[in-house]
Amino acid sequence: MPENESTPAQTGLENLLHETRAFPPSPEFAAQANAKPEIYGQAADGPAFWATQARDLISWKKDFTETLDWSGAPVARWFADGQLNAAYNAVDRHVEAGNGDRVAIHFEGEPGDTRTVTYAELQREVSRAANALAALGVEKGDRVVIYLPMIVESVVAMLACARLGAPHSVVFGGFSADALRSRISDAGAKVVITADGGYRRGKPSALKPAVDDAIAPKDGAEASTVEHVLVVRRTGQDTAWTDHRDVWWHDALESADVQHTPAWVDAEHPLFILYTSGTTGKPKGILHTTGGYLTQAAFTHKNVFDLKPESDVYWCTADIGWITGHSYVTYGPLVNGATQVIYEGTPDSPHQGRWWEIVEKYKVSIFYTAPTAIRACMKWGEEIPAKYDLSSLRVLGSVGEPINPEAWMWYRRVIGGDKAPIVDTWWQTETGAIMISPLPGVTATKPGSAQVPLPGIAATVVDDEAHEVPNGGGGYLVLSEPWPSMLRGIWGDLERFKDTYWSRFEGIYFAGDGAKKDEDGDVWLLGRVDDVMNVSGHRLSTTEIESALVSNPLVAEAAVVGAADEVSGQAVVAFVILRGEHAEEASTPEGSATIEKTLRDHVAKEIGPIAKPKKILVVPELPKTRSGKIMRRLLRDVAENREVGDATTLADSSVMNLISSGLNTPS
Ligand code: 6R9
Repeated sequence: MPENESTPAQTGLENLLHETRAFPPSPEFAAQANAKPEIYGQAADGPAFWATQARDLISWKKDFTETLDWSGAPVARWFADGQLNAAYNAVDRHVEAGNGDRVAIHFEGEPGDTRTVTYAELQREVSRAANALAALGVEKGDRVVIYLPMIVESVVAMLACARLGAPHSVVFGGFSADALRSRISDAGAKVVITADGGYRRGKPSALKPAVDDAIAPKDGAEASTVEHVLVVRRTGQDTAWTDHRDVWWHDALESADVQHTPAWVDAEHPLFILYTSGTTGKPKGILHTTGGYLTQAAFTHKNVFDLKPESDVYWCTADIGWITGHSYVTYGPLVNGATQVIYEGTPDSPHQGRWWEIVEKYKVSIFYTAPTAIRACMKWGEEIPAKYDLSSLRVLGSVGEPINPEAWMWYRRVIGGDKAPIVDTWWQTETGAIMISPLPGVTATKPGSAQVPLPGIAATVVDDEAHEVPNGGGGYLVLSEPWPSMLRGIWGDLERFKDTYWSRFEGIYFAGDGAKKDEDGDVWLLGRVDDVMNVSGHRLSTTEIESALVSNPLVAEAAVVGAADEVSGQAVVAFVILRGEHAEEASTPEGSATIEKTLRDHVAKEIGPIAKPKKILVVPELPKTRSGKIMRRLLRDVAENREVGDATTLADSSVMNLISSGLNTPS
């Protein structure tokens, strides 16, 4: 990896690669585990392994004859002449198998309201919702945007779309109206499903106004493609209404039939588009199709979490607005017939023990969350989880960013009672499902490492010349063989797809993560090597935040970096040069505080509160190379209060002195 691209995560992890602690599975766990050591050998026969999984785990309306067609690489076709329906697999077939009374979802609202939904009830509600969408004109192939809080209806909405063969595009409820507008327009959505609001930190928080804004006529923008807005009543707050366009979810469902025949689609029919940050300002619409995606979501959910659908209670804390919510709240668990918990709110509402209270209440046995949440719980203190009975937990998962060994050890000891195996799962929106992870009954786990590619997955670490590095070496994480749940492209932009993932190395997928192999050959993830930040497990693009800052009239130029942060992993730190006429305003502490607040609010409005810079530093200049590239590495040194590193390649080497000495006092 080039020296100037080393990330903060890397600096922190460098000395941890000599981790010697290992936790082999207990004999009892190994004996009952779904995955046995032989599975790695079985996967050695390539795509045929996936054909077996596809037939074992998924119900096909029409069986497939060809497993993988890679002739159109890098766009793969898996199980292409097979036909199926994702919602049928997630719901109906469990009812048909006599498990209609099994609980699919234990819902826990933030204010404490609860709802239990069985598979039979889910089938009725999804069918009704599918009929309601069809009545609004949604047909196979039409796109539907979903902008909802974490409630039962979110899962129902996704499955109703899948039932019709209408690809959904879920937009995280924390995104702004502008972010929503660009996603709706890129997807060309016909219908938006939203709610009046959701509960967040003890208060109702409105959602519908952002939808109204996002589809309202705007100068310079084409008219919205949206014909109807379907609105779930969650909070009961006052909601502006556009007759003929807006429809209440409960009205539409009440009059809809409880029977609906799923649309059988080809395996390669688009299931969803999910937008994620790339290295440029424009989010990428990652496209996933049906058969391969469902196969790998179900396979990984069953084996990585060791799911026993009859006895486990599973809880993944991710929001459906992210890929983790797609694969490990909606599709993986339901396709496997699991019973799961869905919780609407934040971990500390109304108190810092809320999550553990929920684990105790529902006897959660498999728990999947992000390192940032674990670090927040560590900060709150172990006496909080100690108040609850967590003895039901038997598998713990981590996802979203590298988990520091201290956090891993704390998770194991305090939450897992020193016995539950931890699976650190590496994957991406693009990969669709988990790719690198221990298997809980097989792998001796190591704090801080995602360790080994799953059976059937060809992941490795290569150097600049695409040569696999030896044990002990570092470089880039790549995937050298196609996998069933791989993205099938970027919506409407095949060139960008090829360019982003397939141009760095010939014929292999470039993930954008730095990685190392330790002496045992286990993989350690070191963070992004591009301009993508990871804040609390959420991907944010530096360019996107920079563009948002520069769109404010106060700002002439901006550079954004991710600085190491104890809780969120990385925090957004922005360096801004003010426009001449505003430079004076920043010369007093009050003036610079006002500017900082204005700009933070501006970013929240443009992108969403998660993108708000933690710190904004007003500077007179930015450090640039002769070719004009901002040297973010130097800014990271400033942001992390380190001595500034080698600045010799700067076009003007005095700039760093100017920045360090003149912070907040522009000339
Ligand atoms: C699933 C998800 C993907 C990026 C990925 C990497 C980071 C995810 C990780 C991890 C280290 C893990 N990442 N899991 N890094 N260890 N277990 O998070 O998807 O939002 O697309 O982010 O997240 O940098 O490239 P997505």
